[in-house]
Amino acid sequence: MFKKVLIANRGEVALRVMRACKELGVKTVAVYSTEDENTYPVQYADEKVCIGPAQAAKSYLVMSNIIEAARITGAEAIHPGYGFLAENADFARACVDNDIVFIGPSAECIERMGDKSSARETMKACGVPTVPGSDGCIDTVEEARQFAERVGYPVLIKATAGGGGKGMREVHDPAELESHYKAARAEAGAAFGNDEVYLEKLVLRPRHVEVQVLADDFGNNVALCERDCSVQRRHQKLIEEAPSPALTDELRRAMGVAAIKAVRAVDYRNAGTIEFLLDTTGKFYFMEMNTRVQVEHPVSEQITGTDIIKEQLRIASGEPMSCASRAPFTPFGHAMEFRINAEDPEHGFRPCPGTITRFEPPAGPGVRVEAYVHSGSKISPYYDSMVAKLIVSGQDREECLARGRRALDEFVIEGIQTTLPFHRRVLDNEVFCAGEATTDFIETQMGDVL
Ligand code: MV4
Repeated sequence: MFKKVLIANRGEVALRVMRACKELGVKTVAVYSTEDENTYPVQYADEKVCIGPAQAAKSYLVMSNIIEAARITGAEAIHPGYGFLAENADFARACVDNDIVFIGPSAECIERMGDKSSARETMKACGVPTVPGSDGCIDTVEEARQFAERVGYPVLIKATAGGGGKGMREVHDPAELESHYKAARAEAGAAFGNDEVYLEKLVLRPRHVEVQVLADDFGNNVALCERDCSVQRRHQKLIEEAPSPALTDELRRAMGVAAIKAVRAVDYRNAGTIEFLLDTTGKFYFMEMNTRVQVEHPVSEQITGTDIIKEQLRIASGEPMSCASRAPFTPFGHAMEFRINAEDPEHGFRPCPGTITRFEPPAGPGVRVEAYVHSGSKISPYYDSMVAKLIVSGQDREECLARGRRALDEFVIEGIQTTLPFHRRVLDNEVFCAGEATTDFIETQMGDVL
C-alpha cells in the first residue's frame, strides 16, 4: 500500500478519499486554492500545499502545480476524485511520466472512452448492446438524412467529444434535421473544440441505469450491481438509488455481464461505471463509460458492503481488490442518495453561495451524510454547489423511503437555500415512490414546484 497520497480535489470527495486513506494507514496531502484554505478537508489532511487562487483554471486544473506538490511532499500517488482532472488523459499520463501513480485507469482507457463515437464502436464490436446508430461520425447533412431515413425518426444527434448532454439535439421532424445538425456541430465545436457528431435512434422515456465496476491487475473484474439515476435535471443528477427498481434479477445479471465484457474489451483497471439506457420494454443499451469514481458511489457501497475508494487505492497500489471472492454480487437491501446543493429549487435551481449559519445533519439507523461543511462554513461561488450528500439505506425500498423522509425532516441547513425541500417533495410523489421515475421525471412530475 502507498505511504502517502495526494488528493487533487476539494470538498466532500477530498474528505471522502482522505477518510479511506486514514483507515488504510496512508498519509494524505491536500492541495487547495486560497479560497478553500479554511475548509475541512484541508484541515483534515496530514500536509497541505496551496496551488493557486480561487479560479479552478488557476489551481485545481493546473497539472504542473499538482505534480510539483506531489514531488515536494513525496506523495507516491494522486487520487483525482471526480470532476477537475479526473478524466483528463494528459494528467494521467503526466503522473506516470513523473513516476507518480494515477489512482484510476490508464491514459489510454480514458482516451478511448472519452471519444463517445469510438467508445460506442468498441462496445458494439465486443457484443455490448448499443442503440441503433451511425457507423462512426457523420460529416454531412445528407449522410445524417440517409441515416435518419433508414432507422426512422426520431433520432438524436450527439457530439463525439460530448457526454453530459452538451452538443446533443433531438430530431423529431425531417424538416428540422438540417438546422439541428448544424446547431449540434456548432455547439460541440464551441464547447469541446471538436465538432464531430454521430447519430442514434432516440430512445423515448428511458431510465438511466449504470453498473459500477472494479478491475484489478490480477484479472478480477466485478460488477457491484447498478444504480438508477433517472432523477436528473439538465443532466445534473439529483437522486440516485441502488438497486434499480426497474430491474429483475435476470436483467441485473445480463447488465453485469455486459458491463464486465466492456471492461475486459479495453483492459480497464480501477473503478469505473458503464452507463446504460433502459427502454420501456426492458431492453438496455450502452450509453457511455465514466472512467472515474462518481458522486453517487456510496449507494453501491451501501448495498454491496464495499468501500469503493479503498478498493481504488488497493488496485492502484498493485494489490488485488478485497471483494473479488464475493462476486457475483446480489444487492443487500436498498439505498438512496440525495444531493444537497446550495441552490434555490424555486428559482430554477440557481446557485446560492453564502454562509451556512446552522448545519445540523441527521443521524440514526441507515443514515450516512457525506459533507465537508459545518455551521459557519462559507459556500464559495467559484465551485460546484453540492455541499452534502444524504445517503439512506434500509432492508427494502419502503424502509429506505421512510428513512429518507425522516432524515430530510431532521436535516437543518440555515443561511442559504438548498435542495432539501425539493427532495422532501419528491418523497411524496407517487411516481417516484412507485419506482417508476424516468429521465423526464422532474419536468413531468415536479413542474409545479419549480
Ligand atoms: C440518449 C437518450 C435517448 N436515446 N440516447 C444524455 C446524456 C448523454 N449521456 C446521453 N443522454 C441520452 N442519450 C439515445 N439514443 C437520452 C439521453 C438523455 C438522458 C439520459 C440519461 C439521463 C438523463 C437524460 C436526459 C436527457 C437525455
